[in-house]
Amino acid sequence: MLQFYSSPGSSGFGMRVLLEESGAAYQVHRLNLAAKEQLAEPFRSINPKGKVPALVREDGTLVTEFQTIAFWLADAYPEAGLLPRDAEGRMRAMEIMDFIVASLHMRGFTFVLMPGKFTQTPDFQAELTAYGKDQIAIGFGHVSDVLGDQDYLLGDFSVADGALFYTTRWAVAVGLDLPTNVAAHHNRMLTRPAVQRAIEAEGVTVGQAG
Ligand SMILES: N[C@@H](CCC(=O)N[C@@H](CS)C(=O)NCC(=O)O)C(=O)O
Repeated sequence: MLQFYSSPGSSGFGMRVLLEESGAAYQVHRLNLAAKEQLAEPFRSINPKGKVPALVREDGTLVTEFQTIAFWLADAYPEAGLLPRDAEGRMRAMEIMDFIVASLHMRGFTFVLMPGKFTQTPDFQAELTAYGKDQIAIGFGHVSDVLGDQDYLLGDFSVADGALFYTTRWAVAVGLDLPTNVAAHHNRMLTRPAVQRAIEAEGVTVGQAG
């Protein structure tokens, strides 16, 4: 069985949604990030990067990085239809997921959710938060352009929507505005049975957008 390492409310929540969508059998290992369990044994030996999400496959090999796990999962469970089959569609899926994880999350939400990770100086924390909020607004603006009037980022549901959903959950949780179509995407995700299963299993709160 797949071994899934995550922390409730982290970006791993988006991967939990994708695991539920895939139909894979998996076992969850919860890490308390505030207690720095990701940097301690036994997880440190499993994933020396000390980050979640992380997935150990049936053959014992480790897969890390949101986009990479998502691509592997989609290919391992093709009947779930989590990725376009054509090269162009797969390229677009990677492009938008990379933007969501590397820019929206890392250059935006990281600074809003945990400025204290970078500095103890209140003024500098406020600057980081303001910078993060700007990046988030720019980032969701781009996501809004990509989404357009489609239901999902690539038209049909794909792994990219799991990535977007963990960031819209954070936006709703901290009271940030979302473009109308991105808010509608968030609320549409809430209607998916796999998403509801993931929310219940993780025990996280996910508000409605807008
Ligand atoms: N590039 C990684 C980033 C993962 C990441 O930063 N995860 C955060 C949780 S959202 C984490 O594990 N933080 C713990 C730490 O940095 O010590 C990915 O795409 O999965």
